[in-house]
Amino acid sequence: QNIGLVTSNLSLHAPSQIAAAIKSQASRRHFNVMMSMIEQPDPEACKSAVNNLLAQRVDGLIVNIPLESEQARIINEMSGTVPVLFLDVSPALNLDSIIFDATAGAHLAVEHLVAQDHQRIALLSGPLASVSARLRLEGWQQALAKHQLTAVAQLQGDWSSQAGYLQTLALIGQGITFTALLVANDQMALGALRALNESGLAVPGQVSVMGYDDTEDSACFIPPLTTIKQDFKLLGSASVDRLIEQIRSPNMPVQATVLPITLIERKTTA
Ligand code: IPT
Repeated sequence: QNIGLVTSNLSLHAPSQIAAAIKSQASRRHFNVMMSMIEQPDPEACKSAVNNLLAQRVDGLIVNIPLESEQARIINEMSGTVPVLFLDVSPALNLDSIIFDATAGAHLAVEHLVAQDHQRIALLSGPLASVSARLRLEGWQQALAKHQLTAVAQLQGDWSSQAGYLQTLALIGQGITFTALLVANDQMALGALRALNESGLAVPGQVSVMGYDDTEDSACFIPPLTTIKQDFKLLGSASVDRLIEQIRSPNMPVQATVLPITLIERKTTA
């Protein structure tokens, strides 16, 4: 039997590790995975990818594309009796989904920095067209507000290390002093570390950096990155297991699952 996976660009580390985890679990369960990748997040491209996979007679679909609730509902309708599981949607969406707790992740990151006495914190968010990027940003802002703090600067990148590098250089160029940088993913944090290094700012001596994802390479950054772990292996196995259940028992009630996150303390915060 076949699982269809519609995924965001696999040159990004998180979607690539999620796809690998889905593929491994599917193999263990003797399911085949057919994949369709979308280069830039775009609801129309997502719809045609879904239609392609449906035409190839997949038994169920996993959609790891950032989608607004309205778009997710359209895709769910299009799929008819083929079950669909969404991995990058709002927790308020009343459709089958498994997502990580973005609010808790963002709060944990802020609490860690505030506990280390940081007050001048800059934010580097993901692309605000992505639900998850917005949830992380809102979570940071709420958590800062709880401590009567506001961010000293707010920048936005497209999740790539290049964007992390360029945005951090721009931030440093603005001359705003900051003692900590909250970054919405590890890949942008990698670029941020390079920018700080080239600008002669010591991490964590002068600036602390907090990532998000805990993708596999983050432990090998210089210095090893402190980050919020989203357990992609767990997501992969939970989503394949859930989809197989949905395939086997078609009338299961809708279930929106939220997976926990954890803080991985390494060497970029102090
Ligand atoms: C999300 C990652 O956290 C981020 O780094 C980026 O790769 C993004 O995916 C790409 O869409 S994880 C997602 C399941 C919310």
